[in-house]
Amino acid sequence: MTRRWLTPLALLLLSSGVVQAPAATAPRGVPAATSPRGVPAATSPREVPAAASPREVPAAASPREVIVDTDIGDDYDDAVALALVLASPHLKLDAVITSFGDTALRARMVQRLLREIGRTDVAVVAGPATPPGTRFTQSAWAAGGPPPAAAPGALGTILARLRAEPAGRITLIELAPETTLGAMLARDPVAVRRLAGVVLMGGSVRRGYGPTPGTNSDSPSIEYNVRRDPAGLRALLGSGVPVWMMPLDATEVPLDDAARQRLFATGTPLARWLATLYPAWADSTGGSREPTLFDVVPVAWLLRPDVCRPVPLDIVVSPAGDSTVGGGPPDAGVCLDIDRGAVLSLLQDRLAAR
Ligand SMILES: [Ca+2]
Repeated sequence: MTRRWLTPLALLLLSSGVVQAPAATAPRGVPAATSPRGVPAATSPREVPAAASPREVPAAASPREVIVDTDIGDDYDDAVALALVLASPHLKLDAVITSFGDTALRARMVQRLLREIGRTDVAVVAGPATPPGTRFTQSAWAAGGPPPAAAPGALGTILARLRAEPAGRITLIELAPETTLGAMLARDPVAVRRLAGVVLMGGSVRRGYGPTPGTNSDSPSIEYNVRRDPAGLRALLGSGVPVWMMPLDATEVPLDDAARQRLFATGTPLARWLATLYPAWADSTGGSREPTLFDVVPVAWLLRPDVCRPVPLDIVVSPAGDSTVGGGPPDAGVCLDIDRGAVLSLLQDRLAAR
């Protein structure tokens, strides 16, 4: 580890450790945005660097500061997405928020990883706990992490930091149901609107879950993250924060056996960690051994904007979790397709390098 990664946000949160915030109900009553809705441009998202070439990770003069919000530990893709962030020098990870279900155990999992790879400069904050949504497949590995420390108010500390930072500096990579983000919006929408934007995995617009991993149906599904907290996504879309959305249409990226074996064979610390977690996930699936890399897509797009081209849409979220296109002003840039090969190449190249 090198101390150059020690960001101001991390400094603020290092003393806090893992925090179990009070349970929260689904966010309600988020004030309407007072600033114009930040509708991203279709092909040149704000502050997203243009790719130097289709095969190259775009060079950046300075790393993009990011916070990752994750429900790591259930499905496998959160771990791969976090590994890609940590392996990418173009992304400067300020903090990891764990959301949905047993957020304290998820935070222990992240802390264990960060400790093992020498990245203890990254703050880890547990968001509000909720009833579980699915099986915590990687719980045994997570339980080997350090026990959480009691330090109430860490979400408040993040909000304070967002207020203190220049507006537009930090990008939130949202890989979980929006339970924590909704709570942050309900508590301090002005602070959250200082984010450069939120790049999220969630929703299903024209295509849905396919019959096998990595495929799409021809009609939309109710996507997991939105189903777990539709009010949270609705609050975000109405908040005025620029939103880029990667729905099922663009995130059915399979990690097939050959690609997985190539990834693990790189032997780098993060690849070894993914190899360690994999059996626990695979054993829980009842036969499927091919993960779908839903959550990797938002990270990949930040690194290589040419993997998909967001189009501005008005996304309407139903109480059941549908995410359909309405007739109002666009409130998100939405990727409706994806270059799967480019995502896998980027993942392989980054993991092999770190
Ligand atoms: Ca996730």
